[in-house]
Amino acid sequence: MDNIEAMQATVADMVQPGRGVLAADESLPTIGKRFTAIGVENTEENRRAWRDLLVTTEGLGQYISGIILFEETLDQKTSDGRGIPQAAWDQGIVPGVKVDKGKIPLALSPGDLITQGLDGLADRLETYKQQGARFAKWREVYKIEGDAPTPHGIEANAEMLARYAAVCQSVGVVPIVEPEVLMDGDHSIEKHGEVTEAVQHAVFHALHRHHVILELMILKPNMVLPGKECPKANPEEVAEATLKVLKRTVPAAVPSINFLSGGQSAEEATVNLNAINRLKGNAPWALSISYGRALQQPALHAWMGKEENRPAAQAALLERARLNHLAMLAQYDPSMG
Ligand code: 5MM
Repeated sequence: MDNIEAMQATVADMVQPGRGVLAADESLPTIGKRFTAIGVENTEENRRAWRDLLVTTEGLGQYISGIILFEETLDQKTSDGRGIPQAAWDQGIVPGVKVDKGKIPLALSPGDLITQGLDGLADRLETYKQQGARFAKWREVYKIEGDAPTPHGIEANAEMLARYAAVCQSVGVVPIVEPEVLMDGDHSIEKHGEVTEAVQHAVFHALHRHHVILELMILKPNMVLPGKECPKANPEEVAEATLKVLKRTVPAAVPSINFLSGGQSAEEATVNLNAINRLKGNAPWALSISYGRALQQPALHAWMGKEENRPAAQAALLERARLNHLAMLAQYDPSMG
């Protein structure tokens, strides 16, 4: 199989009605924060145990078509001795990997951030492929604060995402392109929409400049929301604002848009996704998930690091995945949650 055929097969395996991506790629500091909240120590064994629990949840493959892993996890094994990527495949779930090295301030551009990790990326991807990864993920982060994100910051971040995506496609790995405009702060939903629109425009211009094949990538954007410190918008408003921006900026060639949850509660993220799919009309792409917290939180709190809680945690994950499956099909009703 050549690189193009390999990526076509990956997209076909990942983009299916009613199925989405589980983001389990928290870096060491981020998983540390999640574990601290439940009183679990951030050790390699605890991280292995948690990701083993996620990937071996029986029936998860009905609703989840891909899982984003952290680099370390590609090399870890389930308690029954299978490689974690293999355990994902055993459920029909495509394994992928987060390849960025995290964000730092963008030099000489106060308030803007930039993500690192391009050096040696092609070589790293060859290793990840041997370890079972078929897709990759890279996240750029934009804070709405003061003048940020500045036009220069938006361009610099778009360039990074496009260079990353081009390197992935050059070695047959499907890139998930994740520009996240944070919901932190007290901005209006309109402001979040304006910034998200500017960001997406810049991203797709850059992807075009870098010859990225849009049919062989997945977009992972934020929904358009009011700032966390503001009263919440209702799901119909979120759906309208989100679809307006995406219809203006995302070419029809992109097969799937898989939202991040970005700090919404598990229930909010499902309700908003359902509203988006209800309002979808003739939008050309699949509208699915790549949730981290909104899929994992209820399971994490059921687990609390205790082996005896494993069945309850797996049941919580499966239920969240099922409810989001219904939302992808616009068949969710809040009374179900
Ligand atoms: C925005 O975060 C991504 C989606 O997760 P949520 O649905 O919880 O918002 C997530 O994939 C994120 O990129 C990873 O957890 C890695 O984050 P860090 O900060 O550890 O690089």
